[in-house]
Amino acid sequence: MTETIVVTGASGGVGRMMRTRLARQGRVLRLVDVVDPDPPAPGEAVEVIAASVTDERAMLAACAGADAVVHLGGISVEAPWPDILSNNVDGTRVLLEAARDAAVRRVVLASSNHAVGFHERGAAPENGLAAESFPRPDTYYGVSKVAVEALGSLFHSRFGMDVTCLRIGSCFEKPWDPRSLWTWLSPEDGARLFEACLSTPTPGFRVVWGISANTRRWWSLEAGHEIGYHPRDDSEVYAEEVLANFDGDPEAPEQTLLGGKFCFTPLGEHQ
Ligand code: 15L
Repeated sequence: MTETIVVTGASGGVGRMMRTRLARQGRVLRLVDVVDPDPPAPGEAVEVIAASVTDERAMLAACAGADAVVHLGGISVEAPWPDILSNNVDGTRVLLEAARDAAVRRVVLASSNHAVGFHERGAAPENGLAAESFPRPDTYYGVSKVAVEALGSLFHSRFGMDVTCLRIGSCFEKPWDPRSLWTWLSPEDGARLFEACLSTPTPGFRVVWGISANTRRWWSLEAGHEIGYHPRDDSEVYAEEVLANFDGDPEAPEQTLLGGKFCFTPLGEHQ
């Protein structure tokens, strides 16, 4: 039997890295984005929906007959409030409504570490900061991710949808500064994480960190383990190179606050 997974934001940074890694035999990826996706790799089964997540009709069409939704769409940095509100908050509501109408049982929502950006490394408990720590957003972008999580919780409680919110750290090919040595999510672990979200039996509503097994991490991997996420990569292999090339103060707040530089970016300004 073929399964269909909707991936919003499929042409964005995380979307492009995950898309190829989530391709499987017997799986169709329905790619949603306003930007054209890369052409499919050999053997990759894709359908393309060129639309914004704020487009109700298009999201209904995207969710029709789908088994799950991976929602990566929206703005991924600080931006003016009206843009954040429309794309991230309303876009997520529109998508969840469409998923409910289409009876899609499982949704994975890309939240962000910036929902909790004002937590401090030095104040974290010894066994790591819990994935569901209370919101401490660092930007309007971070506020929108808190709202994304709240919408996910609402749709779980009201309609019984399985919703997993991922507080993603820094999902890039490699870490680049002291902070990213603890926030890094390798692309391969990212794929393991999304796969765990898609395959764990009846997750209910959950909040999970999106990080690798970094030696320097101070966020607890427990919630991830509970859904079968077992990261294999560790940023430590890059630590020497990263620290040798870093000319700032590794103990400055931009490096020790969870949200890093986002904690100081002017609110509502394009980053
Ligand atoms: C995010 O949420 C952003 O989307 C991404 O661009 C990075 O800045 C990342 O967080 C991070 O904190 O490194």
